[in-house]
Amino acid sequence: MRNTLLLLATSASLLSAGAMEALGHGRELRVTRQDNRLVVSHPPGDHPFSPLVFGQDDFNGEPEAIGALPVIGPAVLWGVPGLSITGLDNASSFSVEAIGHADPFAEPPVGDAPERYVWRWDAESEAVTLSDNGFSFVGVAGGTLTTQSFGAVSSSAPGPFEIADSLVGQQGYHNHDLVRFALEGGAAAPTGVYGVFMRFDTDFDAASAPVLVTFNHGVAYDLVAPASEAIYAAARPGDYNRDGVVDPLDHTLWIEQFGDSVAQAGLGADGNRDGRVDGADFTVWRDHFAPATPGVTAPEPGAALTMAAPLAAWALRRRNRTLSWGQKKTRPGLSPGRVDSLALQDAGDQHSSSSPSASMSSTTSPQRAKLMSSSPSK
Ligand SMILES: [Ca+2]
Ligand SMILES: [Ca+2]
Repeated sequence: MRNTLLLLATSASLLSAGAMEALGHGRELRVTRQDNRLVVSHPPGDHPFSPLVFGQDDFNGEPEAIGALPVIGPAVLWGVPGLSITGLDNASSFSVEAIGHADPFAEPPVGDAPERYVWRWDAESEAVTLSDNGFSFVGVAGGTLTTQSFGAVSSSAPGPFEIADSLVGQQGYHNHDLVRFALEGGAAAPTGVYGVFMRFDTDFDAASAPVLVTFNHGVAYDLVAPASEAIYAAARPGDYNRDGVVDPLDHTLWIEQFGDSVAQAGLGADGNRDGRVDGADFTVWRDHFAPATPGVTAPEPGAALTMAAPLAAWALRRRNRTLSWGQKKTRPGLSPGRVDSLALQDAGDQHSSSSPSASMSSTTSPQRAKLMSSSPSK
């Protein structure tokens, strides 16, 4: 158990330069505009997350602080991922919104409850559940501490949380200061990988598609990517290629992986999260298939089995093969290891002198280690 003891007693301490430094670096969320809609993407380069899943798979994702925050109370605070925003209107505001309902990509039916906000992957059981701990967005726009908290399971949506009333001075760099993320409960929160679906919005553009952002609280970092994918799979069953829609491409992936075992439940086309890709996972896909084109229907199970039949011998030959994250067939170039996030992100990483918390500075890992072990009286 990490023994971080950085105590944040007041909002002033959060905003002051001396009380804490911005430790967050690592992989960023890139936000730009395409056809008047916000688009969120990864930086160029290989990484172990699928397109709509964002997390930190190395020490650059360490929490910024564990302690007490004003309003929120005990919390684990992350300054990552940073935001890199380009191509938006400088006059526009910028908001983040938690997307909580069972299908984060669908508008919730009126009156449908409960809304679900915080997911948790447990390292011991590999189970994905709704967290018992709430979550908060923490902003310092205009020099004022602002927060928006939402329960782990809530029957009401909190709505967008404005983290900038203007993007003047907020674009074109790797920005950790717009929003931070807090898991409520602090050190007492159960270890695990926590995930929140969120989308970004301005008053000039349509909101982005929901993306899953995950946070590691005490789990080995090589588990964060598969855990994040498992959370996505639990929240969006049938979307095996993680592109936000359940469509024939996912069926194709199921065929390709038919007969395979997966290294961790929920990877790839293991829709029912039992560790194997088989007929039950077709059922998961079929039950969630929502054709965008009228008249396009899911194959009947018999048809699916017919389609799968030619693969049977092939699958049998590979019966003992186990898919690991690094062997994910849809991404043949994916390496099982991690990328060097420091090398990826430091180029162009800078802090705005106009930012209210610009005095927070980045640190190297030895500095981080020093701060993370610092005492409350520091
Ligand atoms: Ca899909
Ligand atoms: Ca399965």
